[in-house]
Amino acid sequence: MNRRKFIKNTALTSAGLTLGNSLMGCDEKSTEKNEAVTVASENDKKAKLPLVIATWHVEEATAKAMEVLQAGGNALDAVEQGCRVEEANEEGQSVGKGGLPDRDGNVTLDACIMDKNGNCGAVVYLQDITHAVSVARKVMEDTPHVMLAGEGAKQFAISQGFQPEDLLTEASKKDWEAWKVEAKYKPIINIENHDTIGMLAMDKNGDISGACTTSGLAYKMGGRVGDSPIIGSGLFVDNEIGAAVATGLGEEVVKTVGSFLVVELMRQGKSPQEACEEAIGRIVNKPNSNYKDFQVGYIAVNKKGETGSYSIHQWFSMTKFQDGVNEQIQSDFFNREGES
Ligand code: SD4
Repeated sequence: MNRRKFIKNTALTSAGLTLGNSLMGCDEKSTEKNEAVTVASENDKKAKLPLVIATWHVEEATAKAMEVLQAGGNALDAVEQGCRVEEANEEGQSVGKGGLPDRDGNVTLDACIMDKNGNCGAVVYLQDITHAVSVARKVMEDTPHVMLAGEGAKQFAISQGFQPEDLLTEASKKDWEAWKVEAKYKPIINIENHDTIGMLAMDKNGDISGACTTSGLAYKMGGRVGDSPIIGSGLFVDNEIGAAVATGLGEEVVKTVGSFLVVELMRQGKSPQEACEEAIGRIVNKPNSNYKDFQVGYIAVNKKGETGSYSIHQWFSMTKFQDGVNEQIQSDFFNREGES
């Protein structure tokens, strides 16, 4: 999809506007199934729960997560089920099956998940298993560990009943073969309309969980692991404060422990929007930062149900499902050069 069409098809709501719209003046408080619940927010307004946000344009994934929440499911189930939609989507070339391979042609997945109690699980360099996010959840729930890598992660997944399969689709193989002609490694600034999925959900009880899953950067070195499965970098949840998730060039997110930073900034009183902006600031304001050559984007939610998103470059977006509206929201961004 080209950029012009992308804009046309997109709800061009500013982050600020959306924040305003998401705050409801309702006093109702209920934990009954299928009833709306509200939590106190700024200026005595209330945010309607449940809510789901995710990186990029992934309305089917947020719809799945919302379906889980509306059926009375918790935030952890919602983010796992939502992420699985994109992992199974072979057209998405940066998540799960159909993901672009490393430079040797191997599709290797990174994923993590974190719950309201601060428990977490992750898999890195996982091969031949589509639903990395579910393996991460198994690591969290059924092992004494937080992270499993490579062959160990795969064998664990198989022992838990996951079926191994070839994740390299014909389309991704073709793209890799075309890339090999010049074999120049350069991070792609935006994969428009679809990319690594990071998802945060707040259930009717106001509890927050998050997940992140990716095939990582296309044509990366064999063995490379990004930010997405690293708790604190690709994802962080603190149920007392809020949660954040990252996308983009993982190396830069890891260097600034980005998602943890966003949550800590919210703890200090910043709104999710302000916290995302400051975390991007930490990257672009480094001496000699070459931020013009790469993208990083953050999304965040706080305990009041307020949300925010911010990126280095234009064209990052967040999908948000709240109060019956499932929409793609263009993110505000830092680099205004060449803006269109
Ligand atoms: C990584 N952060 O592996 C991931 C890739 C990504 O948008 O998010 N791309 O570095």
